[in-house]
Amino acid sequence: MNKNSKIYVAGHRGLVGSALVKKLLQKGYKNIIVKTHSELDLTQQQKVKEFFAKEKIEYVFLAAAKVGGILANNTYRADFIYENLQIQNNIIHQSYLNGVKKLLFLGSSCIYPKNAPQPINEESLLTSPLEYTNEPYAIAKIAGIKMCENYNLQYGTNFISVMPTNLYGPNDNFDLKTSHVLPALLRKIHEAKISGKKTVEIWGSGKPKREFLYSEDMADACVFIMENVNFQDLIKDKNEVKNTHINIGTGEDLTIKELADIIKKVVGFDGEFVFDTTKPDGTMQKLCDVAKLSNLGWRYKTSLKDGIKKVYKVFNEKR
Ligand code: GFB
Repeated sequence: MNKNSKIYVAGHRGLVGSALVKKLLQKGYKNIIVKTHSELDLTQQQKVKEFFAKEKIEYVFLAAAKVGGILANNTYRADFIYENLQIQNNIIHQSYLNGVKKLLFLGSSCIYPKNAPQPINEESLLTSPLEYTNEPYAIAKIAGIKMCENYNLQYGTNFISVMPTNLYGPNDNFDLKTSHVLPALLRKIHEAKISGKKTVEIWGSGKPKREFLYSEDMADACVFIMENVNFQDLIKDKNEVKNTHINIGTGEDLTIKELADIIKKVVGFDGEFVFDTTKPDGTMQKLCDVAKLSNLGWRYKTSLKDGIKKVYKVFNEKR
């Protein structure tokens, strides 16, 4: 990838896509193409076909997806599987047909089995049943990994899949019904402080453990992989090529209760937490084994506390 290469960032308004555009510009990449949803509906095969035929794209970051927290995944189950399959099928297939040099497909650590051994190694993929609350999303993402892998095997493409842990950042979704836990708790705790409320409700038992990576570190890892890694580097056994995807995370996790305590300190709230156990916990732990990524030469930079402080600053500025 050189500074004039034509790079398409699909999903540039999202949490990772926006961080990716920022990172690419910072690094001097000049020829970045983006399209809003109203300019290009990625679920529409014909539109995506026309777009790729016209634009002669060289590199693709596939960060467009329908995403959300545990409640959104569990409620809009059909939308999560349909929209994600459509988007990734259209972009991956057109990237192959139009000779894209390299594509990075963004998945999620929820592709792994509910009871995978911790920390979760890439080899755990498809070894036992998934977590039910996000099964439709996970199935779509697994299809994307397998699509990239098998296009590489059959057609010699260079499509790489990365599986980030739970992400957070300045451009997050703060809608309490559809967001992930970190932005939800930040908002709830902030609003409780402002209105003088004494308690904040946390969904589930507070005991599940999660790993959190700052969106700008995620973007940095993606650009690092695009610049330095090829599919061929990821093959372990030429006779049975599988699990060529790469986990992206910090390798450290904490309970939801511990996360809430950190946010409480950052926000400066002195009330209590109440646990609503009628809401699902989801998977109890999904800590990524990041050895593969470390061996490739990448490590995260932003500590969880610093990342939360940055997000809270932007959150306050937008109010
Ligand atoms: O971040 P989250 O929605 O998604 O929830 P997952 C993580 C944990 O935080 C769950 C608890 O145990 C929630 O019950 N939690 C506590 C809350 N309070 C809240 C709250 O106010 N809002 C939210 N949203 N959660 C998603 C998957 O799983 O993670 C996706 O559904 C994807 O497919 C994504 O993989 C990264 O970590 O459980």
